[in-house]
Formats: sequence, structure tokens, C-alpha cells
Amino acid sequence: MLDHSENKPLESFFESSNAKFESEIYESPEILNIVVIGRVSSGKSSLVNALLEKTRKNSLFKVRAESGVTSEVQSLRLNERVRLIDSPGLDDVRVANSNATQKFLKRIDIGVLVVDGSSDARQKQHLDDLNQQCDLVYVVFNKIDEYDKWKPIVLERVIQQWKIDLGVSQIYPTCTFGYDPEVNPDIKLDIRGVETLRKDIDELLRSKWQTLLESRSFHEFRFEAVKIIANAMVQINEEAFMPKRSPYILGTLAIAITEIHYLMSEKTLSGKEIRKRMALFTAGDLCEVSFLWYGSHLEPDFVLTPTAGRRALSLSLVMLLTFVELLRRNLEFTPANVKVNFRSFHAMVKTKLENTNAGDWQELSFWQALGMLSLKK
Ligand SMILES: Nc1nc2c(ncn2[C@@H]2O[C@H](COP(=O)(O)OP(=O)(O)O)[C@@H](O)[C@H]2O)c(=O)[nH]1
Ligand SMILES: [Mg+2]
Repeated sequence: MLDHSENKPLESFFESSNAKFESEIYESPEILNIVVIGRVSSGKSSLVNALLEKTRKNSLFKVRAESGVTSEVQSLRLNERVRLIDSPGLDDVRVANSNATQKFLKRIDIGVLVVDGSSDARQKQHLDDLNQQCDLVYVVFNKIDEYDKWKPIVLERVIQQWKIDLGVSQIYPTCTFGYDPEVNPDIKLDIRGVETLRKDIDELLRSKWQTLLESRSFHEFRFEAVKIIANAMVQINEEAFMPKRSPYILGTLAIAITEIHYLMSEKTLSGKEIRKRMALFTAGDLCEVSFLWYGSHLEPDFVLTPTAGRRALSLSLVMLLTFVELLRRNLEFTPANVKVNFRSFHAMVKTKLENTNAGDWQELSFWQALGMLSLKK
């Protein structure tokens, strides 16, 4: 795991005296990505300026009345550890990302969705998109000044409707008027509600900085681990229905376990160490796993029963999931630890694996259902 304990805590997360725009967004495990998205002209750029406590004169992000003018993605490196991205939508960030093979930033750590005007159910898509990518999403309802001439209840009602349509419990009402260069210079900036948002994000970052970094490295690790397991599953699925299947399945499992171990620890396991760990699964209470070792010997060579093949597949999957879980939680490979985790996966795999096939195992949703890719911990 990354250790940042030697780093000083951030003063304010939105301190921007050394901020620089980036023409390309480079990924780094050390930089947190905050992405502000929302319809063009909802006031994203204005909100970002306000979060950074900018005046009209020293504002960083261009603000324009005509829609479409600032449709490009702007990425601001606040410091060596935080990046702020202003973008109409996640698709636009995808296009702007420098690494062509990677469709998107590996991780959005904090998402801010800016909405304005009367509730628009289409914005739900933006929110769902953000929720897919990150743990923490703030919803901002901007331009509350448009309701100044109305009774306060009108604004309340509009916000209530947004909450219902977006399915969220908290919305930050803000006003960020005045950054547009075409605003009458006699009119002052009208900033409201931004301080609460800034304070909440700041506080969250201060308390969760380490967790955020760890959660992103877990996420990347699990993603890679899923790829290894999915490939092993496809292979075992073929092997499980072959006569004298055991040596093939065990070989595939050993390779997957070696790869997973290397992924997590960057150390290789010796053949002996692998066998020792695999043997833990056949000990004591878990001897049903011995089926993987000996099952095919108990059956007549060329009579392949689908139930037995399926069972071999399911046991293999449980074994690999247990392996990942122990590594992820830094637990020792003791018979007790193996047993507890094996049991907890066993029941779940049984139901989730039923009626699925190799095609399903290539889908992220299958692994999400197994809890392997859930972002929320
Ligand atoms: N009335 C009002 N207008 C705002 C507010 N915030 C931004 N605007 C205006 O909305 C227009 C679009 O703002 P901008 O920040 O460029 O939106 P973006 O396209 O989402 O980045 C500009 O003319 C802003 O001055 C606000 O709180 N109230
Ligand atoms: Mg903009």
C-alpha cells in the first residue's frame, strides 16, 4: 500500500496559488481527481472559480454566457496531489484523456454534479455515470439567485424535485454569479453556498485522504485480479468437462494464484509455496475441495457429468476469490483464515454462478454481483 504518512496534511484543498492548467491529463496513483460535470452553462466554471475563491479579475476558468463556448475539458493541477477537472460530461473527459488505450481516468475520487433550473430527469444519467466511477458525489444546484424574486418556498420546491429525480438526499444550493466578463463591472460577484461545499469537501479530504488513496489502489488491484480470475474461469470451464481433468484444473489454478500473488505483492511464489497454500483448501472442514484433486479419478474416464464439471468450476472460483480476499486484507494463509473466507464465498458463488456461462464472466456486472468490484467498501 502507498504510504503518505510522511506528507504534511493539506491546508485547504482549494489553495490555488501554484495551480497550473494541464493540456493533457496524466494518470498517477498519487494524484486525486476531482471532476465537475454538468450541462453546458450550468455554471461549472463559475463554481470552480468560486471554490478557488477567485475574483472576477483573477478568475482561472473561462466563463461565458453563450453555451458551447467552454465545452472543452479544462484540467487544473492545484498542487502535486490534487487535480480539478471541469467538463461538460464524463464522455468528454474520456476523449481528453492522453492515454488512448485507457478510455477513462482510472479513478475519479470526487465527483461534483452541477445542475440548474427546473428539474431535468436526463441529468440522472450524469449522476449514474459519476456514481459508477467514484465513491463520493456532491450535487450542486446552482443559480439560486434566479429565485430571488420568488417566495423562498419556490426554491425549496425546485430543490425537492431535483432530490426526487436524482434520488439523492443532499443538494448544495449555490450562486456563483459574476465571473462572466460581460457582466456590468459595477455589479459585484454574488457568491452563496459555495463556502459550505468547500468546507465539506475539505473536511472530507482531510479525514479520508489516506482511505481515498487506498481505495483507489484496491480498485485497480481488484480490477486486475478480476481479469486474471475471469481468464482462469474460462479455461477451467473447458478443463472441467475433460476426462482426467484434475491436473489441468490444478495447473490453471496454480498459475492464476501465482499471477494474483505477484499482482498484489510483486513477489513470485515458489512451486512449493503455491502447493502449500493450495493444500490449505483441502484440509479439515474444506475437504470437499479435494474433489478438485481426486474427483476425476472417481469417475469413469469418459463419462463426464455436467454436475461434477460445474462443481469443479465453482470450487475453483471460490478458491481464487478466497485467495484474493486474504491478500487484499493482508491476512495470513492459516487454515482458520482460509476456512472462514472460503465459507463466506461458497454460498454466494453457488447462487451467482448458477445459469451463467463464459460470456457472463467477461462482464463486469458478474464480478460486481460477487462484490469484487464494488467501489463502496
Ligand atoms: N444567474 C446566474 N448566472 C450564473 C451563475 N453561475 C454562472 N452563471 C452564468 O451562467 C453562464 C455560464 O456559466 P459558466 O460558468 O461558463 O458555465 P459552464 O458552461 O457550466 O462552465 C455565464 O454567463 C455565467 O455568468 C449563477 O449562480 N447565477
Ligand atoms: Mg465551463
